Amino acid sequence: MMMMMMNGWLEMTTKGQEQQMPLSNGNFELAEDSSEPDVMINDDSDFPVNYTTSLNPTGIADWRVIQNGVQLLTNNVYLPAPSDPLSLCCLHLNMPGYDNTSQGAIQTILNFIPALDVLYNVTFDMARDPDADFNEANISMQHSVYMNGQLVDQGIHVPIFNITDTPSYISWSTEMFTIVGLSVLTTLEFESLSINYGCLIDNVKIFQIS
Ligand SMILES: [Ca+2]
Repeated sequence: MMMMMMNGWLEMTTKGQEQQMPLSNGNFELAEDSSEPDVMINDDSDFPVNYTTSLNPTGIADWRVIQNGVQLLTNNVYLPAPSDPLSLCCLHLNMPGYDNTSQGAIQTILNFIPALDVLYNVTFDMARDPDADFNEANISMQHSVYMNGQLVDQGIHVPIFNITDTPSYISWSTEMFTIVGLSVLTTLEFESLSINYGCLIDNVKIFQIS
């Protein structure tokens, strides 16, 4: 009887709660100036700062650029997502003009092992780059999740935007997808599916669902 009560109490205290798990540099604030390696980006850096696959493993801390190039944009010019008004940088998943194809992709390895059969929500802020021509169709991005190197989850995200968007007024929205832990090394990947200008992304977070 006492054990049943204890179990019931435990369920009540954990049910519906989410625990934020570590995800390093999900806000893309830790980055080196690609033109001056070992110099961290600060207010007097020239933006955008471009990163290509050749700059790995340095550049954007804890992330690897795994396809073409990406850009860090300053939130002095590009309105930050409402979830972090003090953000200095957000990431553009494309690098316009780079080697005829600008579709970038980034990857990070989670620095914890998602437990077997436990659910985790990954959330991030996303927007359409307001510099994109409104005629440019199909601006979107894709997330992929790899566990022990095997693709286990993939999804496409299409940003909500307003035709009046400008760099100083961006329609940010928050996206989410859920993964199931397999008790192995887990990698998150975000890839642009757009030709020239693509999606902005910031504030990547992961939560364990109790
Ligand atoms: Ca940021």
